[in-house]
This record gives sequence, structure tokens and C-alpha cells, in this order.
Amino acid sequence: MKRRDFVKLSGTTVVSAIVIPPALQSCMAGMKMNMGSSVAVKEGSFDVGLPIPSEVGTTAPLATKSSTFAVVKGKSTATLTYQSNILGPTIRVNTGQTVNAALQNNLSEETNIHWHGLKVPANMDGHPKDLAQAGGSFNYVLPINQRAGTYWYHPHPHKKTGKQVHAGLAGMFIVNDNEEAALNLPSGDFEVPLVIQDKRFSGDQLSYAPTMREVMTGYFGETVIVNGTASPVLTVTTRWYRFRILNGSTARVYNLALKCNGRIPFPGQ
Ligand SMILES: [Cu+2]
Repeated sequence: MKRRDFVKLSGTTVVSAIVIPPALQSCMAGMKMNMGSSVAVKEGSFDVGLPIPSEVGTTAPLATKSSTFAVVKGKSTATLTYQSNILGPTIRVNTGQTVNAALQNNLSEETNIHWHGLKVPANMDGHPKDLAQAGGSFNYVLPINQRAGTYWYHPHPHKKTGKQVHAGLAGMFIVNDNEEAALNLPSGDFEVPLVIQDKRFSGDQLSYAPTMREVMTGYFGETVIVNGTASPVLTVTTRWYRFRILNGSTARVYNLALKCNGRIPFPGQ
């Protein structure tokens, strides 16, 4: 899609910015046999606002806790979270800074945090052997020495990563630098994080119970959520936006598109 087309699209009053095709399959046809029986996505009603996670900087208190959240409008769903209702705060720092992230594990089982995409010391990177036991803590000291980018963090305990991420533990990690600042990209309200995940529900509650086949091939959910919320809507104005898009799902691959009067695929699709 050409840039001017994006401007045109974002000029509409309300845009369901990211539209998930209703029956997503793996985009790699050759993978289908290995992906097991894929779970079709349920179309949402797109009538709730897009929540934006709070931001923290070089001091990042990350206390895990149980919570409840209306992941789907009208349902009260039990979740796990860092500091919030679902997901954790977005950590935003400049390259050259050092992040102190204090994990306090209030779960009834071990957890830890892997810093996905960050070049950090091995003993700080959430290896499954480096754990905070139930009731324990782990202080991560992360010197940030890499260029600007969108990264994320999530639990990484052996055999429990998928379950804990599915329950809501994950967050975005943004690194800024001078090279990026010189580009003068949209920021503030016009820089929008989109953490896309799929969740499986049983009634009002999240359900993580993979079969052996799903352990091998990936766990798919029928409900696609963005920033913890099913089928949200973002109201935009006529100007440039920057979307930071993270696929925080356990296995699903997405074909993203902008939809206005017809589906418009992103470049390269
Ligand atoms: Cu990861």
C-alpha cells in the first residue's frame, strides 16, 4: 500500500485499524499439516475502545498478580498480569540507559522474564533455570546497548511459558535512540502499541489445556485480542500515525490488513 493511501484511510472518523480475517490459516500452506487442526477466529463486534498500556522507564516494578478483566465485552475474566489488569506496562527507555526491573512473583508457581529481542547478559535473560520461585523475586539489571526498536517481555519458565503468557503475562519494551528521533516519527497519542494475541475461552474464562498434539504444534485461540481486549476500535484523526505491532500469540500467524471500503493488505502480501 502506498503511503498516501494510508493517509486517506486513517482520515476516516473511526477505523477498525486492524482487521483479522475470520478464518485464518497458517500463511504457509506447506505448514498446514504440521499445524494440526487450526482454530477459526470468531468475528468480534468492534465496539470497545482500544486500551493503551501504561508506560514506565528505567525503573520497572513488575509484580505478578491475579486479576480480572473484561477481555471480551461483558465478561469478567480471570487473568494474570504485571501491575495491571492484563499485560504489563510498556517499558520505554533510550539506548545507553540501564533498566532495573524488579520482578516480584506473587503467583503460586515459579516464573521469570525473558527480554525478547534485547541483548542482555545471559544471567539476566530469563533462562528457564533462572527463576523467581512462588513468593520470591528477581531483580533484572538490563544495560540497553542496541538500536531503537520494538521488543517485548514475557515469562519463560520450563513448560509454563505458554500457560502464563496465555493468562496475560507479557508486555512491550520500546528502545528509542537518536537515530530514530531524527526521523521525527509520530509520538505520544499518535504512536500506538498493538499487542495482538489469540486466546481460547471456555465460557467467560481463559482456557489453556493443550492436547499433546497442541503442545507439539501450537495453541490457537478463537478470540483475537489487541492490548488485552477483543475486537477493539481506535478513533483516529486525519494525520500520520505510527503503529508498533507485536504478535504476542503463542503460535498464530496473522495476515494483517487495513479495512475501509474493502480490505487493503499491507505491502508484501
Ligand atoms: Cu520470546
